[in-house]
Amino acid sequence: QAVFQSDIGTLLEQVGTGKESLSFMKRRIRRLAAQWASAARRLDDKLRNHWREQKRILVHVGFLTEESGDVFSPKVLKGGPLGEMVQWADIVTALHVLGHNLKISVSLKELHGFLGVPPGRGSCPLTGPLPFDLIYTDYHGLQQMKQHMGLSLRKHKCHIRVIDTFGTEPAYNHEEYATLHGYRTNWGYWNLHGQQYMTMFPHTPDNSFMGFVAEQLNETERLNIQRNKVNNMALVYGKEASMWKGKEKVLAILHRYMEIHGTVYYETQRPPEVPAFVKNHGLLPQQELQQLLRKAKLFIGFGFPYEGPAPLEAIANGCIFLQPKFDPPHSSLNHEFFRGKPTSREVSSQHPYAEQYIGRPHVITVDFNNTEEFDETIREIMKINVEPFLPYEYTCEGMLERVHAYIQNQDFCSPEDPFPPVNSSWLGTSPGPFILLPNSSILTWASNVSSYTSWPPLSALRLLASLEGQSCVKACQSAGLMCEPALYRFINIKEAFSALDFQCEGLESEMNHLFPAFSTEHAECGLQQDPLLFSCAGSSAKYQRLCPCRDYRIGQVALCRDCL
Ligand code: U2F
Repeated sequence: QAVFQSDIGTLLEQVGTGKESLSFMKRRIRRLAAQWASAARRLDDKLRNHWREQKRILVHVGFLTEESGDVFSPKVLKGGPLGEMVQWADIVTALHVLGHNLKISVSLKELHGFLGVPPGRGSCPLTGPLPFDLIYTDYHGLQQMKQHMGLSLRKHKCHIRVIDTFGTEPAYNHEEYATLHGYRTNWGYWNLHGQQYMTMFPHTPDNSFMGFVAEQLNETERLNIQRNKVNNMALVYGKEASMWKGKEKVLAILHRYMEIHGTVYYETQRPPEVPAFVKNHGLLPQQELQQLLRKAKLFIGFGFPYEGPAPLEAIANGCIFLQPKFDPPHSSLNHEFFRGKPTSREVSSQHPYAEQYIGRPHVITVDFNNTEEFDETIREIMKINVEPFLPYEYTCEGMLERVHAYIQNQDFCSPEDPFPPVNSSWLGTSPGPFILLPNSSILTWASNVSSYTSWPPLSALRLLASLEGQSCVKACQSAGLMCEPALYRFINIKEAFSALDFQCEGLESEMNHLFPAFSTEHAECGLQQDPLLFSCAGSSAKYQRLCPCRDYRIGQVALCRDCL
């Protein structure tokens, strides 16, 4: 049985020393300890009757190992990426607070030790049973485990979770499919279950959303913030000088109305990209940045970094986040930063999560090239007042709840029947063209088959057809639902087509990441042959896709209403 623990002493010891990245993580863990502890108490109350199994968990942070080159640690104090460190600090804290038996490794030596591989025999396969129920790692760590566990990785891979900032779509993950259809990337094609990849934001339902946390304010802090906000103070999002390049025009307009602050790293003198009228504080420790965010009215992004934690921190501290819209959207097809990443996801602004899940008045997304619109937006911002806001899924309690739900329910090890048999009695009882409601035949059928337990439960399933050229991500979203890849196996049946009033002239089964789908031109119905390719992402003008949608909790999109 896992018991919540709020003391972080042993965790801090486990994180270790000797690298700036580890010190950054430890400072963060210490700073947020009280928030985690009170969140644990609230979740414990909420889950009162749940028995939680204590798991043996290994966390191997591959990108911090010397063997992977560890390019991040030396940049911690120089404006380099910190988002990954923020997330790993929060992951280990969540696992620790949930009361699991945790081991942390940031070197190959530690990895060997924990896995029981004898020293000096690094490339020998692990022969015995895996001493862990779960292994959280990243792409670098996965590669290291492949090299050092050899063949046995295949045997144990259902226990692995890959922390993957920007996400991996099924077409890129499937080795044979990726090779045949041009989806191979340097990150690999590991044939994992799509939901074994865990992302920083809920980018795609094909992956699990791991996330991180931002500080939550208490009532007194909220009041103080409102009292101390400086209406004409703007803080620029960008701790590296290169992020300010070419922004003279925007800065000049902004400067007409507001006092501009920055936290740009510099060595001896002001970087030339940062104009003299900007008050640059230099890179700040997280805590001091929070203080600055509490005073600023506006937090403004210039387009890079993409999808980082800082905008959530700003919004949580009562700032308005103003960011550029990307038209056309940035993706691996048209932008250097995303090129070679295992996803075709289209990034519609600097921070699509802020744009789509939070929105106005906290988040304003405009075309920065349209100077009139930009000018008008700044004037509008000067007039409005916003309250601090933090989505539940980014609070400590929200993250604990989600990670708890994954640990207790996600199972990629037990063999599941990818194609459950169909009771044809519901054939011809189609309830309507788009959505099968809970009391409709498909669900009666499915929930009667008691041997098919699933998580999310079948009661959450809503079957829907996408429009031509629309992905299942979008199709479900436009019905106020989320696409749920774990439920594809229940709708990958010919009966689902007739339930949606598609008349199949022909029926084929194929490896195609868009299937199950209906080809409008030939009235052909296509079933998915390989469950690893079930994918919410992806669209084609040729197909109307069949989509398994589900409901979700407000503020916790990763979980359906009955998922806890
Ligand atoms: C993202 O990485 P970044 O580290 O560039 O993301 P940011 O949003 O800028 O900030 C990360 C943290 O840095 C902290 C701040 C955030 O929690 O509190 N910080 C600080 O301590 N002092 C300062 O003066 C300014 C910020 C993303 F997270 C990565 O996954 C991507 O690789 C990267 C590139 O897109 O962007």
